[in-house]
Amino acid sequence: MKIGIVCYPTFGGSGVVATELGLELSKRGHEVHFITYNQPVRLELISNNVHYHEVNVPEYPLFHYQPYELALSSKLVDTVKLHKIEILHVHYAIPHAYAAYMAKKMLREEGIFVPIVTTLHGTDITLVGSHPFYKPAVTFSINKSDAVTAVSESLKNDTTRLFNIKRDIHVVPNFIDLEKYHDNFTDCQRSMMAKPEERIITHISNLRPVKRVQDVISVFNNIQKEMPAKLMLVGEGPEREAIELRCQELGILDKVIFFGKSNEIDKILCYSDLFLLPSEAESFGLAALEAMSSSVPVISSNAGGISEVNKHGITGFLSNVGDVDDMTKNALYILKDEARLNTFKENARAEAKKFDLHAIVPQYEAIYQDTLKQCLVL
Ligand code: GMT
Repeated sequence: MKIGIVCYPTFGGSGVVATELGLELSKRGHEVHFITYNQPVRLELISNNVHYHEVNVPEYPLFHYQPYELALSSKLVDTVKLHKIEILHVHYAIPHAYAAYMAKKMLREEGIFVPIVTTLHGTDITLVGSHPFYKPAVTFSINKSDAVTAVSESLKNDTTRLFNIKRDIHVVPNFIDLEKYHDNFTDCQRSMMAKPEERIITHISNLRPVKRVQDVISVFNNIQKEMPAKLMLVGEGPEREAIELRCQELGILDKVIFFGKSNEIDKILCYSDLFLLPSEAESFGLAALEAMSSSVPVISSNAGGISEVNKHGITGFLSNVGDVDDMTKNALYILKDEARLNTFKENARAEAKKFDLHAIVPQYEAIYQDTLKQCLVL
């Protein structure tokens, strides 16, 4: 199949999922075309089967806001025509599903038909999409997609609760390449990061308020009062300065390593003993799954779809959003006992295996095939 993938190229989870999906589809023999405004961060390999088409939005003094959707729709029209793309898979509804619908309509005028699969990722539905400013356009573009998927049951429920949706939503969970996140990674040089007696706690996100990184700091601060520990913070975002300030106030700056944006998540997780994800909202929690794949137990909130990934008392623990004391208690329970920590590590890896990409990617292929078949009938 010739598949066009539209996504955000940044470090956000939806872009990562879209990129990994495209790469795996290309390995399975499909021709994949990424269409976005920058080369996706995890797209290191452009090959015969993987292509990247950049969307350019030239600046013009009249525009206060650059018309990205318009430029994207036009690029989709050109790319579909030039490369004979059979299906468009857009990740994150805003504005991708809307732009794809416009492209589909323009192509129709020329007698070309291309169906659209929209994957909902989280904030496109919860924090952003349901805002009255966007809601009518998001509702419209979901209803006009030829197939819709959500990354968790929780997100599917949120979508049907918040929007007037007139079509089925398939749940296709996020996935992981288990080979990449291997627990006996040969480059794992833990000694560079911490002393042997120190536990390593990790948090990875784009440091936005929704991630509640201040809770990460509070939980870590409590942990390090009880046992030697280091915190590894990976990612960049608007909370970064406030977090550094807080660490300074607490006198723990020397125990916190800021990695910034990193392409070496697998190596960093390889050092880690525990992962913290106290988010306010989280449709799935890909970062938790990546941690679990590296045999790292997870202390998280119970927001959204996290419970579909992190199993309470097995792969880690879940607490109410903001319940830092409960998170601390659970973290110490796991970290204080070597044998218990090892059991949680083994359980985390075992649970992650349920999300192996070889089991999940065929679900997308089946959706593409069904959608193409249904559309041919119409
Ligand atoms: O919140 C992020 O980290 C970015 C955001 C995105 O769409 O790029 O992530 C959402 O999609 C991820 C991939 O499906 C999910 O794992 C995250 O849970 C989800 N984030 C939220 O719902 C807040």
